[in-house]
Amino acid sequence: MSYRIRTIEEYHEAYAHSVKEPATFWTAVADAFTWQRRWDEVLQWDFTTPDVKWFVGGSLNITENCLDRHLATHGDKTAIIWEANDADHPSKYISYRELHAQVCRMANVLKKHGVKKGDRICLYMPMVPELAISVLACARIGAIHSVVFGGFSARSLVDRITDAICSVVITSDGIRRGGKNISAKTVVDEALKDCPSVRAVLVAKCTGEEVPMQAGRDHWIEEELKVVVADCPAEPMDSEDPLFILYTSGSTGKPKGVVHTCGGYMVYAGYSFANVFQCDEEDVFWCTADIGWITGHSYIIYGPLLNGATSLMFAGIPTYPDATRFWQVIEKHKVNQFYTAPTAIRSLMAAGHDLPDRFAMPSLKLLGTVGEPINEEAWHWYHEKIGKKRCAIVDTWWQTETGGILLSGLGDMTPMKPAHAGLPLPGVQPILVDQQGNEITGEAEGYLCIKFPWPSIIRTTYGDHERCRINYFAQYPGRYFTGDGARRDKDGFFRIIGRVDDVINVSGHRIGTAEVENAINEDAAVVESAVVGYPHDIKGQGIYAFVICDGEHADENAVRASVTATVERIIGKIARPDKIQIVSGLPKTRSGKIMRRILRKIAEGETGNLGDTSTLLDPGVVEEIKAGAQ
Ligand code: 7RM
Repeated sequence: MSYRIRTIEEYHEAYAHSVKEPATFWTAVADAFTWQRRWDEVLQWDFTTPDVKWFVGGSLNITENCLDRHLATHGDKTAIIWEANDADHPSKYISYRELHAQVCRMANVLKKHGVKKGDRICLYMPMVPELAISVLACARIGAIHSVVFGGFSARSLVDRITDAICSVVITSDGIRRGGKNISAKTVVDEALKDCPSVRAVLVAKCTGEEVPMQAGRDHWIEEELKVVVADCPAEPMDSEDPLFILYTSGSTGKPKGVVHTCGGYMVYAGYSFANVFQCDEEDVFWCTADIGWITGHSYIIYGPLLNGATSLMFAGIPTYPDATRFWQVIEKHKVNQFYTAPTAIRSLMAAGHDLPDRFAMPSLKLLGTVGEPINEEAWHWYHEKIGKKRCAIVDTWWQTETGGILLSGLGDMTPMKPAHAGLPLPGVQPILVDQQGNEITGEAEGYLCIKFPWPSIIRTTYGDHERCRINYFAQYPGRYFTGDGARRDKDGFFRIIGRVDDVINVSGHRIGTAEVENAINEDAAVVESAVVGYPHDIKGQGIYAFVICDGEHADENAVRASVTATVERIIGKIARPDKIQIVSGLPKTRSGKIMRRILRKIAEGETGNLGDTSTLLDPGVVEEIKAGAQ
């Protein structure tokens, strides 16, 4: 790719160019892609409304860039290697030509069911090739995909389907992950009782279990694929037409649908993949994320395929059947770049420091991390035991809203500093601000903002633009606010401290405290609750819930079990509290606001100084909570 940076000097040059002349810089990058119509203007932006448009007037289809474009030269190259959950299950190798044909077929199935450009399609599936194919099939015909992680509950699915008014759901019979089966179709059936917008359900056969099929609504994908052709023209999309919606948690109760658009997302996913991971022609790239999260969208599907790379997709988990599964897969498929989350590294480290010694993994060239800060101990273990001190580590910082990696090292070019995300990618202008929004320069700690748009910046939150403005652009006028605190050292390297809002990061997954509280409060035994994060050795952060229950429910263990089940039912297992403390009251100010600062300190194990508690309505409650802390 002509936009690939090869030396640190080239990086500095590209960076300077991107700041001085963003339009000519991004023109050169975008010219490496296939457009059906060239853009008239590179960028229009205003961070007040906000209103950001990239490659204005351009027309393209991202699947032409992911698939068609590679056929002449790379048709037989493997696009996707699929590794099953169970090691004895055969792997699949899908070439670019096969993937193109399957995407076209699936696109025709969608068309057959009346799906048109702009329609929203919900995907609730395991990590099978059909998921990647369905994502691309939507993009092929201009339908907007909304992938919902398979671990979410029926209720969460209802919220997401309803918010986006989806007309079709693509799912599977079941989901096999680790030693467990989740009946995806049953969850969908449950959800669809409350989703009148859905008129068709397309079901992939994955586990082979029996599932009820509702006549007229439910269809087996296998059968549908037999009656369509493998040819489907790519729908011309305006640069600013939405490509997908992906829901993510924020500081308010309801998850928001982050919207990414075709042109800018394509350019940045392609550009960032090539430069951060530095894959060579024959390399195998493995990102262990689930496609239900942004990392899977950008670095399992779009980024690698835009670059004609080979992307490994894994249906299992790191610890099944045992904690060497990742290393087995790396050896089996000769993985060259491996990209995972610190929580996975910590849990594998805890399973046995020396377990990876049995695997030489000579193919590995580069290691990556994403999703949460990596502690130095885990960084060194990753570097020594997995990379055998030969491989560079890139610590990539970004968000659902940023669409692609913004802060990171580039391959092995950038000097490594354990636990630092490193430098901004070309085109990215991060700044630190103080509480008042004043920019602070040099070595400093502050709130991380970005002062200039990059092509894959969030465009809106689906159906509610005002929410997008308030969430990201109102706090510090004229700037995109990330919600993270960060430190910058004398060399300009960034170290992310963590969220400064009411979002907690559990095993690299974003969970809003208000979302968990709302779920807990639905429990019949609960009067009120407050949720905070606390440091957790493996997960990074754990969920600590303080719960007031009504007088009739005296059995604390029963309340805990019930609260856990309620959260699972309403959100899903990923939001289950790690600790539940029953309390008689919560520390509130006279105006009725819960002082989370105090609860956070207690959850962290702080027993001494809790700061100023003089504004509390009832300071006595703090002593009680402290005494009962877990
Ligand atoms: C890609 C992703 C975003 C939040 C973000 C941070 C945290 C992500 C890093 C990180 C420290 C990193 N999207 N985060 N990457 N913190 N170092 N390398 O995770 O939308 O799900 O989460 O995750 O707090 O704001 S996300």
